[in-house]
Amino acid sequence: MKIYVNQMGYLPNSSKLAVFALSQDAEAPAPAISGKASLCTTNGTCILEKEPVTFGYDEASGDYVFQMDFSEITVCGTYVIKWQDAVSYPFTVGNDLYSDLNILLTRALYYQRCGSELLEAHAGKYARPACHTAPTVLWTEYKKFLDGELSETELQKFDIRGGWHDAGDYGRYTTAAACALGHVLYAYRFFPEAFTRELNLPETGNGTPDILNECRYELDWMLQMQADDGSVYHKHTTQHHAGFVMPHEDTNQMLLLPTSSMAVGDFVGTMALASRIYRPFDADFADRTLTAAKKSYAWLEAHPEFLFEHVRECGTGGYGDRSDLDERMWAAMELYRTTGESRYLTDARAIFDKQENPVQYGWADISGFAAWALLEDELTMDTSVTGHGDLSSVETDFRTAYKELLYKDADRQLEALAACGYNVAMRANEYGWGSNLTVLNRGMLFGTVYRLTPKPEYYTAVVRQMDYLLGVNATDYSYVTGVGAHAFCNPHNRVPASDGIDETIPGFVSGGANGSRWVDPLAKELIPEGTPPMKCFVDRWECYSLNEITIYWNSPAIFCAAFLDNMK
Ligand code: 9MR
Ligand code: ZN
Repeated sequence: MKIYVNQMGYLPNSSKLAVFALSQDAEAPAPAISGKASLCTTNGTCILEKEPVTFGYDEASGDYVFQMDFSEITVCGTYVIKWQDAVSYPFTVGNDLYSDLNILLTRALYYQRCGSELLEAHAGKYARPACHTAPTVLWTEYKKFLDGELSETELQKFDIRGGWHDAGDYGRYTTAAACALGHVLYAYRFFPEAFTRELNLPETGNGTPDILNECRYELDWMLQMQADDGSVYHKHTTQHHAGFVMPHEDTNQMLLLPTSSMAVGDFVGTMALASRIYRPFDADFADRTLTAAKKSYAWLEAHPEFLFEHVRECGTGGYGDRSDLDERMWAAMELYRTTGESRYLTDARAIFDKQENPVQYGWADISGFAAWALLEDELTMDTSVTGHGDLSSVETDFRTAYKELLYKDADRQLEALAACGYNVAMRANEYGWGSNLTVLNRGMLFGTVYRLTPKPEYYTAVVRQMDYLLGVNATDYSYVTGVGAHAFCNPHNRVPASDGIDETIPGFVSGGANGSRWVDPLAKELIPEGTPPMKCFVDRWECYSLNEITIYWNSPAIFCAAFLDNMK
């Protein structure tokens, strides 16, 4: 038997769940186990005895599962749970857990910074030289150079630097960046009280909250991705991924890959949102981002067609898509919210009606961001936020329609949560590449609807998604480096894999279990065929399809942690 708990711990007043699991075949008879489990302090005093409740066979994990709710334990301290011959990892009940977690999650973004030196004063033993500062060229021209049609001196040179390395690789991708920024900027917008602590960044103390200082680093890079005509380059990478070397050792030619309409829509949404958020701290920057957003919106209006070219000769991340409707809707919605001009609202509403379920928060479909913009005042619980006076009937109708979808989706995900022995809102067929993004996106969805209608089930569902991430899952791992007694520690990330430092940079979220294990040779070798999807994971740095980290897997965790910290 295994006992799974949130290895970081639980907030004093939130719901608390432990899972007891026996690995067995679906058809095997129910195990004959009974008796009480005990919850004890780490010095051995048992303060709660309780009989776990049988859940039964759980499809996603292939486990026979029992559950124990121990929400009555509200006293701060460190505990373990015991049942039969099993003991859980120790965990804490404490008030600041999610606040402390958020510091690590956000500082992990700082460690992804490209283009500037990380000084010892801020990075400690993880200090490293600046990387990727050489001039960038256009892929279209570079290809001609490779084919001998242009000489080196004929290539246009661009000085583009900064931003966060996307993931375990050193690329920077516009739509991935927009996804991460959307999560984090809205986390700050909705839960500002969760972001008052300093992060020891180079900018700390400049009068701007550190979470915005960190995001500004990415925004400054993103602004450079706008082409003169208002279109936006899809990615800024080398032709192929670097080997497992430190970033300053990757001196391959930096390239700007062709513009895409998804990148343009995402750029507009991000910049228009940034304009609202940064205005109180830096009006010039707010003006600059708004001007940039409007310029790219004009490009979108002039180019209604979907535009994306997958450049096969370039082996870095594709971030392909089949539709740009969500990006266009978000762009329009943010510009409406920032400027109050009704034409943008009309555009957003027209696109909304063309989509089936625009309640997504991942890099391919960011439609749910439009709902955050639309409902911003209700979600911040601050009616002064929009400041557009009386709502037009167009906006009122739009709000009603969008809320209906949000509730419908949240309620559907609550059913998935109840149907899973680990109480995570995931179906057995949903463990794909980066499954932790799905887990956390559902957390954000539950947090969003809870702000609209504070039903306790929605709140608890956010807790459960984070519990899964931090240890209530069938792999026995906490999926955040440095957090919990058994945290994964070999991320597929070139920096920790090549920095020669034993202790992994803390605060990175793993992509997590991936039932499609065959995409990655070592995963295929190490994980036997037929392994239940929730268990398709190994903590090996080579396994890029299981154990990579990305900025947009950290960002939804920041949102969920801020929600829980703020609403505790
Ligand atoms: O996160 C992406 C995942 O959803 C896709 O299935 C996968 C394959 O296309 O690509 C992932 O994105 C990677 C990106 O292309 C490059 N940087 C690292 C990302 C995480 O693995
Ligand atoms: Zn770099």
